[in-house]
Amino acid sequence: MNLNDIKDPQFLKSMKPKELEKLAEEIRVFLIDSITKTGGHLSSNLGTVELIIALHKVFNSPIDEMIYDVGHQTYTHKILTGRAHLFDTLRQTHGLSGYINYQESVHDHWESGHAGTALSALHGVLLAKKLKNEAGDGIAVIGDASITNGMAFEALNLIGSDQSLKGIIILNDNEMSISKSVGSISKALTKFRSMKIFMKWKRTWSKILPRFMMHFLSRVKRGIRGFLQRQNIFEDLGYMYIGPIDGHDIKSLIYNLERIKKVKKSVVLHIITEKGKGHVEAENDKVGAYHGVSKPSNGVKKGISWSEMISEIMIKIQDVEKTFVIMPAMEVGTSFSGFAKMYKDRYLDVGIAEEHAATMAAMLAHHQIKVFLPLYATFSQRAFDQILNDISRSDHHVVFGIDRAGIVGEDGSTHQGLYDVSMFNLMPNVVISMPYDAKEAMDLLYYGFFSQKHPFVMRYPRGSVLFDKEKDDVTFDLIKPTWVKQSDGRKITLISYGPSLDLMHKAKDELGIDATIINARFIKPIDEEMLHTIFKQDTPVLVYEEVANTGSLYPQILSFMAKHNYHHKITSMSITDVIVDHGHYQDMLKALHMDLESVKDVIKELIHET
Ligand SMILES: Cc1ncc(C[n+]2csc(CCOP(=O)(O)OP(=O)(O)O)c2C)c(N)n1
Repeated sequence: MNLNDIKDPQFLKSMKPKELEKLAEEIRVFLIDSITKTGGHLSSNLGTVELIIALHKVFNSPIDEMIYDVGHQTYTHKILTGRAHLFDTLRQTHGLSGYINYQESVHDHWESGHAGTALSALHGVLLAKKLKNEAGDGIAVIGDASITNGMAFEALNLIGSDQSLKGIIILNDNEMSISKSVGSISKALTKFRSMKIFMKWKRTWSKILPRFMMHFLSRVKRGIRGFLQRQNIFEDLGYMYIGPIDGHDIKSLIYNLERIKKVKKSVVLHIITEKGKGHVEAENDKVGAYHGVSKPSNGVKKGISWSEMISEIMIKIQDVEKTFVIMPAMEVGTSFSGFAKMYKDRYLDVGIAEEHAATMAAMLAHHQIKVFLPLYATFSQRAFDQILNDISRSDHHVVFGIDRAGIVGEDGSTHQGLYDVSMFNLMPNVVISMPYDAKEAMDLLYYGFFSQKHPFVMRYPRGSVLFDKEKDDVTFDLIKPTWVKQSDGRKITLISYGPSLDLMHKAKDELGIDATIINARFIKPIDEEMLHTIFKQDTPVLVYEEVANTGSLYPQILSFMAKHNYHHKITSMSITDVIVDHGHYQDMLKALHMDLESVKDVIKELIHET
């Protein structure tokens, strides 16, 4: 069938299992073809094709509300709800979002992007339906890694205890987070999964063996499973547990979902799926390289990613003194696989557990262990309280690597790294920095570990940096926590930090103006001596920051001016109180009036006004 013709999931109701299996194949081919062109979450989506077909066959969206944890595995849901024709715009400016998106469809019930929220959202749906006396089921799909998150357990605890609610939880178990799932919950699930081998075996042999033999073997299976599952955590928490079943067997999925529809209490349906199913490399991927794939690039790649470079520097720092790295589930994204292999006893992947990671880091620091905590800027928000109370308040020397700082592009509004500066800025004791280039990153990290005693944040963006792993040396120079002048001029002062400084240089060159450019590599504390020097000159000032304005560097400079009675013309370019959508980085900058042309316009205005 032509997937572009699908308007809504109603057409599934009349389809036979064989037809649905064919549809699954067509969707898989479509997904592989389109994701390899546009980029996107490949493996997770190939793993949920049959599940989502079965969900829409058995349940009636939008009356029945389907909630997907993170929302990165929902491409089949998008196709079945009439969005196949938009897939060539996936994750692009004004194009289809890579996650659940309220604006896109009435079938999109829960926007998240961050892991572990689905079961709390499910609890909300169930209560809302009860309060409003509304019809329909609430169904949450959550992966085996996300269910280990603290939030998910808070919700499991509560939904299971309320007998007046019926929540349907689909545990999508593929033994993988982005990389391998970690921890004892994952091990406990392995006990349940022991039936997986049987399922594969069953699929093959059911075609050959006579029925009575298969029937007999099924009974043996149930006996073994009963033995293995005598202690079932879900049943202990008040749920009916069904599974594990083969999450690629549409017939079995439909049969079990129909059963669940009739049940009166909350249910956990445990399905076993294969991440990347149908794509050989993705199926065999054990490190997470195919979790998300990038759009093929036709340009010449300059340098390496900031993440890769930071991990190289961290390897080098081990020659000075051994540190301990706590990794909340982002080993591939932060490029720490090499470090993990080299320093097994100095590295711990804690899974999707940012809160746990932060508090644990505090205690390691309390024991004088030099600890490095890499967090995507957006996920650092999850640990706000732990960072504030356990690290900042008690002034523990934890070094944070804040990755994906700034506009992230294709992942969109839930993943923007725009709030970390505001968050860390309000925390006493915390020092915040951002390097301009590779050398500054080396010196700042070295400074953070060996000259600082306070919590230290070094943020870095998603893009690439000029650094050649083979040729460039990692060397450390002792620096002071000061700002640096990159150029000295008389007409205007441009203050920024990180790679955004390149924009300041470009604007200066293209306008041919005599500008002072300040690299405020320490966002907190500010360099008061340098600020006095700046304000002693009678020039206008522009502060450019690729972060949310509230709590950024700019208001700190305004406070400084008020305190010292400076009355200069000053303006800020930053992100003011808006949600930044998905799309190409340059398009986003333009839409926010923060691109090169906008910088030049603001500079021209400032110069003319004075
Ligand atoms: C709070 C938070 N931390 C980290 C991530 C990054 N992340 C996105 S998907 C994912 C793995 C999810 O694994 P699982 O729940 O098993 O689902 P699967 O992709 O295997 O279907 C991670 C770590 C996130 N989205 N949110």
